Amino acid sequence: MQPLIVTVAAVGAELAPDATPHLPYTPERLGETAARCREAGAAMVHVHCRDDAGANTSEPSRFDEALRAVRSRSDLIVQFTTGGAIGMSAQERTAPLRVRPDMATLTCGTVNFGDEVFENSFPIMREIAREIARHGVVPELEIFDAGHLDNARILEREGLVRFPAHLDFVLGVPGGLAANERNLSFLTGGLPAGCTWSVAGIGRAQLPMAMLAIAVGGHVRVGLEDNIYYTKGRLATNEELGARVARIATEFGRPLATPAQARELLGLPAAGRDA
Ligand code: KMH
Ligand code: ZN
Repeated sequence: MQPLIVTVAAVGAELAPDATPHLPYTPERLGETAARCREAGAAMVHVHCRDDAGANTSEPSRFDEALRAVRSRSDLIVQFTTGGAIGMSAQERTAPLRVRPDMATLTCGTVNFGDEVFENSFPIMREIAREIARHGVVPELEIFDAGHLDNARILEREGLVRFPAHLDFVLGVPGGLAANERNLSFLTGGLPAGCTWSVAGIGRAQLPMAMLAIAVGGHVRVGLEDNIYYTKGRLATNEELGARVARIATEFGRPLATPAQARELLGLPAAGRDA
């Protein structure tokens, strides 16, 4: 099995800033959290930005600050969101790409998201895929629902996505594909040859989905974007969530990927652009 890539989705967009005191939504706090997550065993950080009051922003200068804050304290792979927050335009969602992170997400279809709709029509996906490619950034394909992998194949036929790719199965969003073993094996069974994948279970599905991925050779995403609890009723920090999956993997005999090893597995250049 490949060494395990642990990604920490530290902030997200849909949580209220006061949902937990542990949400590191300023660049300074994100940089500190990233360094602690790296120590805990993470190889990548997934980044959303907020303003000082905790409101979502797509301001490139804020993403630049976040990128620098992470890079000055760690060698983590930096992945920007292009999902942004529900309701943002494709233009807003892609604006941070000019800062040129290592990776960026590309959500492969529309999905109900609680009472809202996370809109990713083909025109939106095409625009985001083109912007990712134009900035020389490597995509991570986000799969929230059963047909999203088929949408990714359509984008590949159109020349907007290349396989093999790295995919992240985000399972358990209310309105998307449920987080269970059957759905995970359905998705992994349909992957084009050579793809790598991770799973992000939402809420209390985070730990069991991570454990499944550890056992079968996938990679994992944890963090407060997807789950704010360590155990029922006890709020978590990002580094605690990272450290727990790192311990489980180590106990299981699955080594953790360093950022350098993860870069190799994901086909990224050997070091960050500013390194
Ligand atoms: N904010 C969510 C609706 C991503 O980062 O690429 C979607 C999201 C996905 O967070
Ligand atoms: Zn996200």
